[in-house]
Amino acid sequence: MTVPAFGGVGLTQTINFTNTLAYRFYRIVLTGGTSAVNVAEVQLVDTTTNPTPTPTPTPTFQNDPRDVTSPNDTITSAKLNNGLNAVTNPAALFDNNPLTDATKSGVLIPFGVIVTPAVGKTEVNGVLITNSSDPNLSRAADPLAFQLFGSNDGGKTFTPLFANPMTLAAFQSFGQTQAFSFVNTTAYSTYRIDITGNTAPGTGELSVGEVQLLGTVVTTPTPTPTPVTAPPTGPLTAFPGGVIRTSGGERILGSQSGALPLGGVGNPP
Ligand SMILES: [Ca+2]
Repeated sequence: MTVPAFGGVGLTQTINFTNTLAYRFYRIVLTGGTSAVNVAEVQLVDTTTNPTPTPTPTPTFQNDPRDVTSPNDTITSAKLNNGLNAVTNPAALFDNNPLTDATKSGVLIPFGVIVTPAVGKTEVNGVLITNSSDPNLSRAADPLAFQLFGSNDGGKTFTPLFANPMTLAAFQSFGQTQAFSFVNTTAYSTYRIDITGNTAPGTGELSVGEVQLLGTVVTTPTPTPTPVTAPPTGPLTAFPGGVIRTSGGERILGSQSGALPLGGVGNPP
């Protein structure tokens, strides 16, 4: 490329060209007239902007399905019917121990337990219910039906995950588990399970050994990476070159090895 004639001393000219290839080393050859060439400064300028890195997509779900509840969850008795006859030991419903029961007397009032899984937001589409493992307990204390609700506002409002309560088959013995599945594609952070027991007069108790909510854990989306700041433009101070004299005049040379050529600036012979 031809450098336009300089109109004075200490002047800088900008010469642009299009290049889309990245290089690690550069070599520049400056050709002068028949006399020596003196060049005070060369700057290699990158005028492109760095593209925004594309984040690697993260799978929405991992290691699923699973029981999304655990003893580390936040578990409370739902304040159904103004909180009357709250569930006793509601945490026993999700302690992974079928020998501990959540119970409630006065089963005409719905049995409700609220759980916020510690794993975060989950998409639940299955429930396992285990009745009490107490061999002396009457089958009249077994659960008969349940309804599952989800909440994403900390339990202020709940949405049923399926239209009508699901009915359990009659338990034949203690410590038995029944499984239920349903279609649900909505993720919730909090769940409430309402369990109905025997409403016959005189039964007076509902005991449930364990509830497991089966589903998938929604992973936290990977934040969009901050774009890398474009490198500053200006003198290429690390340019490993120098000026040497050749039969054709003085040349500015880069170095493939990074070493200054003998005889160049900063590396006298
Ligand atoms: Ca239990």
